[in-house]
Amino acid sequence: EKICVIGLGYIGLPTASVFAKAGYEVVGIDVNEKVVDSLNKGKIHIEEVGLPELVEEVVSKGKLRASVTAEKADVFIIAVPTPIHDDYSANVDYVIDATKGIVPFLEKGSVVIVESTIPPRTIDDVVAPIIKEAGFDPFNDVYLAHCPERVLPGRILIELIENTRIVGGLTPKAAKKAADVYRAVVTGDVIETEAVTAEMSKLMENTFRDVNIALANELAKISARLGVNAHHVIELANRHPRVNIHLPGPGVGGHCLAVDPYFIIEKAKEESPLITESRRINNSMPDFVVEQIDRMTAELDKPALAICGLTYKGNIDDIRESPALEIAEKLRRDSRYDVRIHDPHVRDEQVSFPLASFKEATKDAHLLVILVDHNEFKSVDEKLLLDNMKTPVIFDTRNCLKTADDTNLTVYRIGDLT
Ligand code: SAJ
Repeated sequence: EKICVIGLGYIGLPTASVFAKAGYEVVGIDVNEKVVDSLNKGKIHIEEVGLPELVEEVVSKGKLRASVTAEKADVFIIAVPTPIHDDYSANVDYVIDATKGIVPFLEKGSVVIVESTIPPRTIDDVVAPIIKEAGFDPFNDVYLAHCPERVLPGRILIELIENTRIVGGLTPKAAKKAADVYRAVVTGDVIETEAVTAEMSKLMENTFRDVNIALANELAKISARLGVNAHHVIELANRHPRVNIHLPGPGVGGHCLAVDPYFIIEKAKEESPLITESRRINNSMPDFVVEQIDRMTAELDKPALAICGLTYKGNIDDIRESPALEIAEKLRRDSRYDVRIHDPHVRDEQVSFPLASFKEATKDAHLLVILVDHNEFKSVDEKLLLDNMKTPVIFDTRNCLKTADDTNLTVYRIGDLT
């Protein structure tokens, strides 16, 4: 069987590689020629645990190759981004383009799967009509389904295989055909349902997490006001067997949690005040962090800040919708501060400002601000900081730093009284 994967990003590339490894002939399609060229040489452009080795193996064995245009295949998997417009409505243009791109290569019996996250009813109201326009009956001639990806960046290759998959078909037969594609490589359950239910369950997974984090962030603000340690509160409350409060932090980023809830709001605004307010709370966290920094450094003249971490979460290189990046940029624009920025996972070409090494960033700094829980920031060289910093104070917005009990560093956390 031959599989054509459209979109070679954080989801498409690992997905293509996993099918290639399982023995399928896979061709990956991307509009970016650079991505196509480097993949054909066995090289990749994103950071993900285990992916470089896997890609090199399947490309060298001839199981995976890349191209800028689609071609004939038995199965088409669309894994292109769905960004949001400035008015927070979903931009499904890439899904539309990708569908139009494969239409010339469809045949009776082709399986077409959309993995991209899409607003509810997109398969029925947007994708199916494109296929219909091309002269196919989307209910009978092809098998059309939505199979949302659910993998966690940093664990993609494990979760692609082990997670339960939800496959929503335009028809029950389509759900079964698409589910069988995944059953060949997935060890978790593969559950068949309708397209719109699959669309909605994907969006609710990320919305649940976003709302839960908003609650934790609200608690952090309340705690800062009342002088309670929010992290202790969460730890103790979570000892209840049915409570699972997530972690407060500098905000919610990435292309999923910070975006997907808007896809629901867009379709049912009046009915989603809780989801809307949660987005607002999480979006307010960068300002809250900046205010806390203001308060911590209020006495100082031109305080030097060592900003550590730019990505939207730990141990990845992705800066999309990153609250850490937003905070770094806000502080950089503020002439009251001398700001140095360090992130061991981010490359110079990803950002528009200079990056410093950890040592450079902390040299004579008054405050070290940890914005991302990279492994590199979970423990620090205390001696280096005591020698290097002007005042050894740390603001750990991720509650990730472990220090010795007798540490000489001063560590504040989000939701501590500061
Ligand atoms: N965050 C917190 N507090 C927490 C957990 C996370 O502030 O307790 C922040 C993170 O720092 C980050 C953001 O939330 O900025 C999102 O991180 P994440 O680890 O929750 O998730 P993503 O966006 O990397 O991946 C999510 C996952 N969804 C769920 O766990 C429900 C993943 O399984 C999905 O496949 C992915 O979205 C996606 O593509 O939709």
